[in-house]
Amino acid sequence: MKLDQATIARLAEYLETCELEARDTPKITDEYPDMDWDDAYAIQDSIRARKIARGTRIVGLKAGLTSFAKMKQMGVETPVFGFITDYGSIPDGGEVKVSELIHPKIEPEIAFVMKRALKGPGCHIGAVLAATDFVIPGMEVIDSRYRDFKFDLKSVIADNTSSARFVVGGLPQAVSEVDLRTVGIVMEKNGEPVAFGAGAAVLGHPAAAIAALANHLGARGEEIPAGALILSGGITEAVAVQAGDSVTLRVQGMGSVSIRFK
Ligand code: 0L1
Ligand code: MG
Repeated sequence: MKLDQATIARLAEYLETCELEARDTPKITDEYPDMDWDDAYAIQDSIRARKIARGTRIVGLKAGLTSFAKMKQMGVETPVFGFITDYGSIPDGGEVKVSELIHPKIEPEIAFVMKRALKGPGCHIGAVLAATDFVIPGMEVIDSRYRDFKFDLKSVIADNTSSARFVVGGLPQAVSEVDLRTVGIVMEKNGEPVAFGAGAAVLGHPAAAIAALANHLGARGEEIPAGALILSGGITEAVAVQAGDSVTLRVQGMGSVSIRFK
């Protein structure tokens, strides 16, 4: 690691304050160009610890930048991992207050709920499918704290991978009932289709994103706990939203889920 504990704690407080006050910032690697991957995840861990100390529940995990469309949109080549919170959870059909966010975008995802813990290394799609309770349509509202979404991978990891809000809903399905590679999705904004895709856009199979998360955690001596809700990553590019917008995701054979922006 290149950063000392005091710097990690200070950057965590700074980035979390940007989140809570909906204030943007230049990316932190401008000031700390030598920070490494461990520093980036240590800052994210420190943000997580601050939230837990304040009584926030961590309700799940997320993989991000898992599709080529997202990687191209953001100019990066590797997935990233983060956590999702109780206050980020929006009920199906519920409302997001845009005034609490900086420049939200929304992306269509497949969410996994695990019935058993999963630990890497060596985790693969088969192990993920065997450990999954059900999959369910979901959308993630991302809101990078970095000005104009301009960041590099280390900065975005430290910023809990732009996590802001999420919604799951529709019809939960056993993984034996759906081919997650060919399952089709349409995301509509204000009734107009704005994004289309299929599950295979996520690393060839959305379960591969969960396996990558388990392997990432395994390398840190951690695991995906039983019961975890996990967002496997945007199937398409993220779409910008503003107050007054309403977004619906339809997933083939899995119903639909909606969210509104106020
Ligand atoms: O969930 C995601 O794919 C977002 C990862 C962070 C990058 C971004 O803000 O788009
Ligand atoms: Mg996402």
